Amino acid sequence: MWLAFLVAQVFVALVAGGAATDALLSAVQNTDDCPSCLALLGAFQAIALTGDDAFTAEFTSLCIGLGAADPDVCTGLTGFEGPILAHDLRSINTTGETAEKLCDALLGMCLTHPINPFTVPFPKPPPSNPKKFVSRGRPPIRVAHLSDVHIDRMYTIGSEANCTKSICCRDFADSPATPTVPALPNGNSHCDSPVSLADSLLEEVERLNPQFSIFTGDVVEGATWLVVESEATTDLHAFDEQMASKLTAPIFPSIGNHDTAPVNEFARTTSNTANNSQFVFDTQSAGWERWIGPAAAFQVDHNSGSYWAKVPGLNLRIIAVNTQYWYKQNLWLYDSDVVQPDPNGIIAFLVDALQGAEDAGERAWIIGHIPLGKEDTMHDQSNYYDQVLQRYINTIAGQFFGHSHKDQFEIAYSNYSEQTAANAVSVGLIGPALTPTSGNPAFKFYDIDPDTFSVMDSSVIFTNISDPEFQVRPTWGLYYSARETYGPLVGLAPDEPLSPAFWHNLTEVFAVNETAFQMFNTFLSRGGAVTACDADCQNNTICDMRAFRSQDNCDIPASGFQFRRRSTTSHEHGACEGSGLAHLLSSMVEAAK
Ligand SMILES: *[C@@H]1O[C@H](CO)[C@@H](O)[C@H](O)[C@H]1NC(C)=O
Ligand SMILES: *[C@@H]1O[C@H](CO)[C@@H](O)[C@H](O)[C@H]1NC(C)=O
Ligand SMILES: *[C@@H]1O[C@H](CO)[C@@H](O)[C@H](O)[C@H]1NC(C)=O
Ligand SMILES: *[C@@H]1O[C@H](CO)[C@@H](O)[C@H](O)[C@H]1NC(C)=O
Ligand SMILES: *[C@@H]1O[C@H](CO)[C@@H](O)[C@H](O)[C@H]1NC(C)=O
Ligand SMILES: *[C@@H]1O[C@H](CO)[C@@H](O)[C@H](O)[C@H]1NC(C)=O
Ligand SMILES: *[C@@H]1O[C@H](CO)[C@@H](O)[C@H](O)[C@H]1NC(C)=O
Ligand SMILES: CC(=O)N[C@H]1CO[C@H](CO)[C@@H](O)[C@@H]1O
Repeated sequence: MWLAFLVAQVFVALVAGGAATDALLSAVQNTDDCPSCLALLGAFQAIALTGDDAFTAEFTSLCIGLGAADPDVCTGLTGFEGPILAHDLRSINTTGETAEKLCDALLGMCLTHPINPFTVPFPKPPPSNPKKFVSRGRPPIRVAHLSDVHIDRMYTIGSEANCTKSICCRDFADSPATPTVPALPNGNSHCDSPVSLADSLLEEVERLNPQFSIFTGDVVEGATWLVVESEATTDLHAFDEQMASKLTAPIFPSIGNHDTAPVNEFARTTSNTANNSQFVFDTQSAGWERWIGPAAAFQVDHNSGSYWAKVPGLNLRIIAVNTQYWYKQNLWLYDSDVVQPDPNGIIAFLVDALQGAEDAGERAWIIGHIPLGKEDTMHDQSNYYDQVLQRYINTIAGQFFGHSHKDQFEIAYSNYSEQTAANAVSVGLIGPALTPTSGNPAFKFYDIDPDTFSVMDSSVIFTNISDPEFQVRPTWGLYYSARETYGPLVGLAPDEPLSPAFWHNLTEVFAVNETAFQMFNTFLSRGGAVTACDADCQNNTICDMRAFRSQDNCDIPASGFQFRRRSTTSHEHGACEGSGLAHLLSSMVEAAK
């Protein structure tokens, strides 16, 4: 209590406290459930109505006054994202459904909304006699899956590697003159990837000679309070050129939530404001054309970053979707009380691309950044995506994502009330990150049947940042093969693929075999940042493996103030969640207690 009093004094000293300011501080202190969170939005709305500058100033002083983050982080992030939140608050009823969703996004409160019913329109009914894709037992093709490289082009050898920000290893304005832990050449677990580490990754991928690669997003580093449009553009362009210079086979990339400025923010076409991420789509349309071709490059530019392209020489269509329009931390999704089932038409684009594949007798893979089953994907859009998945299940041979930085999978069922091997219809494979911030740097390598495009094996290749040689020259090696390690646990037959039923049966093993589950738990971070997972956590983690639809995961906060708990009760805490305005507000509410 005296701490709150002290904090209030600091705060009053910082801002010349008017009535709105006092009301705001008291609303922050009182926030611990859905109604009080809505009241907080009301207090913020009163300030937003007086203008962006006032809103940003109040939010920033509160952030600094409560010690929610370093002052430069408070100032930078609020300067970028504050005006978007203010715009939202001026546009909505602060006790309506959009406000409740905003409370869920910002503070994990008011989550339990029923799905807004929406039937995704399909151009044709499912074919009565669907094409059969049959394996001829030919040798597999090899595909590399890279994700979350987060390259820090300002990484500075010798700078402070142990700082109080989300990433270290650069010369920030408030860095100490003499570092306590100097940054070494090839990376540190408190820092995003130096360019040399990304070079090393790409050289290893090239050495393994894949037929093609996929990249599931997040190029830009995590000093989000400093990332402006020019830096994001430079970073995206530089990685496109880096991949082009190192890889001879084509790469099919997708856009991540960090690949814009401000972080997470992709405006809807209905937002009626000049701010959008068109610069990202322009940059990547030009940067990716060499691999995806001119027609797909045109789509990137005109379909908010999504595209489809045939893999040369294969009967496989890659469909890349911009998942950020379904992402709770995209604050542009809260600027209207009118329910918009398909922001920027990404779901319609996906349907179109899948219908095209079905008509052409092609198989399809869907790639994107954010997997659909986690707590950070909007329940509505995840539900609508699931309708698309069920409709085109005969065409879709694989789904690949990143974002969590962990080596994971999520299973989709034809009936989520009956989660059985027979009902498992698809699986989303999630690629581990290059950035060392959440474990050892890694990527996946798949063996793919060239007739069915099913995954025959999934191997994780990693480099060990704790190995002293790592700082001289990272060496990469096989961490594990899913077929070798998990196959015997479920009795996988030699020529069977790693099917959705296989992954389901593996979850059954994880539920009863503690040793096997703990092995998975270690694999999540490639043995680099292992967190203990007790029986509750194990139960939630298995539940989440069985939820490709986010309404079915087990990350629903019971009630009230949950974000501290959320990060320890399962593994579904988004790796990038901590980098935006929501993180500041959570820390403010926590500090004010
Ligand atoms: C705001 O939403 C609440 C709850 O849905 C509703 O009762 C109220 O009438 C709305 N206010 C306005 C001004 O639309
Ligand atoms: C990093 O800094 C924290 C405090 O800021 C300290 O507790 C910790 O020991 C430091 N770690 C190293 C490796 O110096
Ligand atoms: C889904 O499973 C539930 C529980 O077993 C069952 O009651 C329901 O009929 C099933 N739905 C369909 C469409 O099969
Ligand atoms: C999964 O388990 C079921 C029930 O034990 C079994 O019938 C099925 O063959 C298994 N499928 C795979 C791919 O392991
Ligand atoms: C449990 O998993 C471990 C580790 O994979 C394996 O060695 C062991 O045989 C499994 N136990 C059973 C009963 O299947
Ligand atoms: C990484 O290297 C360290 C130090 O040599 C070692 O203790 C650790 O077991 C290694 N981790 C893995 C996953 O190989
Ligand atoms: C998780 O816990 C619930 C409730 O106690 C139980 O019904 C369920 O079977 C458990 N799931 C697993 C996979 O252990
Ligand atoms: C609502 C919002 O974020 N508006 C910003 C759009 O971009 C311009 C130029 O960068 C800013 O000045 C606005 O504040």
